[in-house]
Amino acid sequence: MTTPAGADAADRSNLTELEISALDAGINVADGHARQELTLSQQKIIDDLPSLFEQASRTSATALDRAAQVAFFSALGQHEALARATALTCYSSSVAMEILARTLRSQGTTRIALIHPTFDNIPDILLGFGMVLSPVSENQLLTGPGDGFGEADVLFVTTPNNPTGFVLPDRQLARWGSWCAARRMTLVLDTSFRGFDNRAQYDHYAVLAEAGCQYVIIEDTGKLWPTLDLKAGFLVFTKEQLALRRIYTDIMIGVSPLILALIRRFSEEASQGGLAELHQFIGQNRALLRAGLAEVTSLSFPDPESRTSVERIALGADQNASRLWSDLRGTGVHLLPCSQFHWDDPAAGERFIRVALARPARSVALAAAAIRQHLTGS
Ligand code: EGV
Repeated sequence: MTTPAGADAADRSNLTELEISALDAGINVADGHARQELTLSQQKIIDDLPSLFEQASRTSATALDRAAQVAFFSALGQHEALARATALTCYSSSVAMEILARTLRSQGTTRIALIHPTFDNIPDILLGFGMVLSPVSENQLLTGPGDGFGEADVLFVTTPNNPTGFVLPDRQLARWGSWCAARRMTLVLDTSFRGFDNRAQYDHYAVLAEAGCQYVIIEDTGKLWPTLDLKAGFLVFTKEQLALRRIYTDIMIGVSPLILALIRRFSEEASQGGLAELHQFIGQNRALLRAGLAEVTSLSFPDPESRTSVERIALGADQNASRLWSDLRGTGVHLLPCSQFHWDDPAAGERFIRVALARPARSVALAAAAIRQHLTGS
């Protein structure tokens, strides 16, 4: 494990290494995992853990897996998912991505058009399997398909995107789906952050069934609930068109039945008001961060429409993210520089930092105060 030390260490580490170095530190607004307090109704589920364990040990793992999938997809509006597609449950969305990349590679697929910027473990996993990546901007995704789009076998979109909160609207998804179908390309979506944003909860599976393309969607329970990383990722794909199940079973037999039972309960609670409560909580933390930095005139918020659990901040012309990251780290406040998100142009990411919002409000307020203090001295 790398522990970044010097002022330029951010350049050599991946984002996750920076996140790990923040885990046991003062104020951690670095990683995008859920670290807020449990709500009252979530606490009740956790109070039930011994009986959940008991139930999980007595119930068929297949039934628990299916029940978790049904509850989760239903909570996030993906009603056609299980009728239209196959879902394989993985330890995490990164494991799902690894299985997907390995499968694509085994079938000779190497050219991937990938959204830019996005969280660095996506390009890194794909590059690790020898993929050739070409960047696609959010603007191209909104206005295209059109000229200037290079040859590729796969179009890979993170929606909502991390760190920008960009959401691919249904009409654009339909257009890209038809475009992929016409070219026999595979459309891949990473929707790990969709739980935060109602605009990303239209039924993607219904839209893609209509478009008729081959697709793979990576879904994730991991960003939503403060369950100490008890979570799952789902690898969801057009019925058996890819050899994903074969590679999946090389790596997975299944996720713990206890985790599946927990996901089912948290998903049901989400459907019964928990998701709305989460949206309100993240919205309050976002407002707190923006208000705490309102007087710092060199800063701005480039993603006014973002609803996800992370917020980007744009720095002034004389600032740079790696230096700010390093300076704040020295004062015990950990956030992320955005250079690594810009996997095709790290220098462009030096203009932005990212602050995690799935935290107790106090952590967000303290982080805002520390950034303000550092930049203005008051
Ligand atoms: C975020 C880190 C890895 C990832 C963090 C993340 N996981 N590297 N397997 O979950 O936005 O901070 O997505």
